[in-house]
Amino acid sequence: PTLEKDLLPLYFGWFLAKRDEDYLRKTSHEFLEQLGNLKAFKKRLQPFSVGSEDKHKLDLMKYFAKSPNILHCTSKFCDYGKIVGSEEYAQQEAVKKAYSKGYTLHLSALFATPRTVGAQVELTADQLLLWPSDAEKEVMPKDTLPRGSRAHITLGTAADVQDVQTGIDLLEFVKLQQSGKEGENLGEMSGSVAGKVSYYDNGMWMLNLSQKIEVRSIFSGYYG
Ligand code: 2AM
Repeated sequence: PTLEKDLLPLYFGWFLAKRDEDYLRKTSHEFLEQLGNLKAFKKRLQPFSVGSEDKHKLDLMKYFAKSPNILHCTSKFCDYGKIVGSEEYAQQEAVKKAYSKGYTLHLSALFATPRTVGAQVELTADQLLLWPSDAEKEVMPKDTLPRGSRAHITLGTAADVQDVQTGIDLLEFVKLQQSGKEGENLGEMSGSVAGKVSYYDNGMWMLNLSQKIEVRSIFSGYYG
């Protein structure tokens, strides 16, 4: 009999349960609304400015025109096997064992840049077993960043920006934090997005949640 290779997905990752996905979308809207209303943000619209629009007003919900169909945290992008190392990743015992299992993801921060809006995911030791060892090096080859520091959920992207940018933007924050830059504390948010707002120049905003958001997810592959 001929042995057939397993089909490789577009990507592996943790897919949010429907109710938690709905909750996170609402939270994301709340974040953008409160960010857009911050005095400090209104004063720093320049990095977000798009042509001839009003210099002092910006609808962030419209700005981040695109949002993924299924909210998820990508662990390994495979492009159906075209990406080097996909097969090896899929063959790992840890990956096979985790497939279709439930995981709780811990979100510690929300961030927005002129390109993307996303959530920072703090992977647990269990979840780190499913994290490729080269994920950070892949986009920041010159830096040594903590394993898992690229882990995120893309919540939205500006027109003409690809989803993959969200993790790159997150690593930009992590790099700055690692080099000792705390960001400028420019405000507070309340309600479901309670926390401190830090500004890192070039339109990079991060909300450190005073209480981590927990969302339920299933580890699986996306084949669409
Ligand atoms: P994301 O994980 O930042 O959202 C399908 O395109 C999914 O794979 C998206 O979720 C996308 O970004 C992710 N993705 C696309 N290209 C990628 C790449 N080169 N490396 C890692 N993830 C990628």
